[in-house]
Amino acid sequence: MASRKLLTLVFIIEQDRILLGMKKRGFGAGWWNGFGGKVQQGETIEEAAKRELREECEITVDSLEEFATITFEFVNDPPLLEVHLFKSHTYSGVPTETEEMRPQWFKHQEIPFDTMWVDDKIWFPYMLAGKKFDAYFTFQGHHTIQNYSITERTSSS
Ligand code: 8OG
Repeated sequence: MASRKLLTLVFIIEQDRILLGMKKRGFGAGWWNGFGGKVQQGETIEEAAKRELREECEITVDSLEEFATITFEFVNDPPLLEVHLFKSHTYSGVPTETEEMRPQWFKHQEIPFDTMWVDDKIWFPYMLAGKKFDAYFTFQGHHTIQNYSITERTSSS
């Protein structure tokens, strides 16, 4: 079986706006995204999600709701990335620019999809509608989606 890398992605979502960060370096640099990164040895996925949020924009959350997983396959470029998505409506602290991210609020209707990973415009509507889902995207390079699937979670799953 192909090896997988576990990653986290956190969104602070208020009624009419969402907090994104401009990624200043590394994978996905130059694109707006939620806050997250690799799960380290000895921490749970949720602990990693909280740590990355704190490190990347200096805010903390008491609890996070896991609402989706997205697996990314890059053709001829393993490993698979298994990204666990979390959200919170509340947080403590002031979103602050760090070496990695420049945070900014966006109205739900003004999300800058042209400056984001191309898959985001496909699954953000699920997230903003409060749906839970599991998705799989196969990428050819970093800009082209070869195919994908999204399965909404039923209330019993
Ligand atoms: O540690 P690092 O900065 O490499 O983590 C990458 C982050 O980017 C992590 O939070 C997962 C996230 N990410 C991907 N692919 C995609 C994608 O297609 N869309 C979005 N929104 N985030 C992604 O790795």
